[in-house]
Amino acid sequence: MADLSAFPIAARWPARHPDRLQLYSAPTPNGVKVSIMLEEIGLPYEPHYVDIGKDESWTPEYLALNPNGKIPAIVDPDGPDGKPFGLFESGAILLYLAEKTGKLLPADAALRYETIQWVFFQMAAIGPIFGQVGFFHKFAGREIADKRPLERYATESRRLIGVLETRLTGRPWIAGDDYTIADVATLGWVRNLIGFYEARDLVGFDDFPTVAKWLERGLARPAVQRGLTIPSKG
Ligand SMILES: N[C@@H](CCC(=O)N[C@@H](CS)C(=O)NCC(=O)O)C(=O)O
Repeated sequence: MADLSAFPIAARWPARHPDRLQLYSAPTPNGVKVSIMLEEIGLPYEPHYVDIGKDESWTPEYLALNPNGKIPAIVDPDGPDGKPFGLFESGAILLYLAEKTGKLLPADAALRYETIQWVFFQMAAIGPIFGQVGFFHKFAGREIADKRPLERYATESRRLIGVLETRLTGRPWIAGDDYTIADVATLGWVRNLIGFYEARDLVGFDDFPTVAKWLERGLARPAVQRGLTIPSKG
């Protein structure tokens, strides 16, 4: 049986199945990337709900795994060289899981880097910018009288959706014919922008029918539907 005692996080969120990959997360757009991925690849895992509303990701046990205090993070009891291995940053986790299982990342070198390029696009642009729309449109920032921050992030979000629209024209998935970690990284963010953040009209989402069809295609995947609800609070 795997020994996770070197990871303080395992003391606060104890593993019932220490031989399974341990996921510490919440069903947010960054969190669900990893749960969707795990559901897609079928690797046995144990999800732990981290209540970010109660700042649980800022506890010493969590910070020992991710000093950046954000979900998601994982501990893989069967990491490189068979040793337990901890990892944070959702993009790094997606790449790690894809390489570990040989799934959702093309083997062809050019296609592989093209896919990674779009994962970085999500990490560097889609996530941070859409997140600011959430803050200034839906959450605490909506009270701010000066609407320039909201306008800036809404305009940039619209531009980014336009980049996706162009990329997806003539392709079912972001990397091309195959569904990859680039889609896994991006689906939850686009869904959130027009759903939970209520920014559909603000960013003019209906002007991007190709992105809308891609989103529909992605959300129709059973693994995506399951991943979107994991870890549950209860
Ligand atoms: N770049 C990080 C971002 C993670 C992130 O921002 N997570 C948010 C939830 S979506 C979080 O943990 N927020 C809690 C907090 O900041 O207190 C990743 O992709 O893993």
